[in-house]
Amino acid sequence: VSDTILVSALPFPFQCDLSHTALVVIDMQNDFCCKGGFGEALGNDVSPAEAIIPKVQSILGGCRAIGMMIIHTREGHLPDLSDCPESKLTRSQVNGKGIGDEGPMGRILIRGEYGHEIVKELKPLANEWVIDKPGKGAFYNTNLEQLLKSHGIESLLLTGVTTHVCVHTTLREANDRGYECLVLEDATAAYDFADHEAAIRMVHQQGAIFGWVSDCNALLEAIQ
Ligand code: C5J
Repeated sequence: VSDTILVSALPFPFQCDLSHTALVVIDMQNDFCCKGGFGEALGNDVSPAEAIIPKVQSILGGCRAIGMMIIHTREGHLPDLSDCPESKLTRSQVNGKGIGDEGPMGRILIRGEYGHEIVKELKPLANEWVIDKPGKGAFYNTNLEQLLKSHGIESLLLTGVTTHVCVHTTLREANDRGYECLVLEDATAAYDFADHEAAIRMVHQQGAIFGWVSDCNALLEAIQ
């Protein structure tokens, strides 16, 4: 039985076999989506990230309903910061507070703190995977590639934040490894809309150089 679907997308329809496809929800953490976290510490208005929560929720619901493999990622570091490069630590100090410092949601970007947790609306279910990553890309220093290989995954549906940083880095890492990637543009966000728009355009230009772009309605229509 083939579970092949065709999703209306740019630069041309995206085809995937649902039994070899995973949904990846990138860094929908309090630190990036809520006031008082890492995103805000860097000087951003985090409301665009918060605004996509209902969209990601609808995609999670649709993918859960058909039993798709679901992977959540979280960017963050060990409490002793031993997995945080000195360069990242130094450059996180934009307004006097950076990674590891106390903030309103606990130590900024540190595993185990409230800020590091995934927002309550998108809480992973017990049968879903959570990848803790120290970098922007979800493949760097994680077991994601091994996990995807062991589940026969060939295609990825990408959602989350931020479009031009962690979504793009993960997309590029995945593309180089041979995964076919679809980015859902209304279930991803950057703090600055111009960054989001540019990042989205970069995905599908030059004949899908990194992958395809579609939206939540088109995906839900294709999988229902
Ligand atoms: C950033 C991310 N923007 N999750 N992280 O530092 O995109």
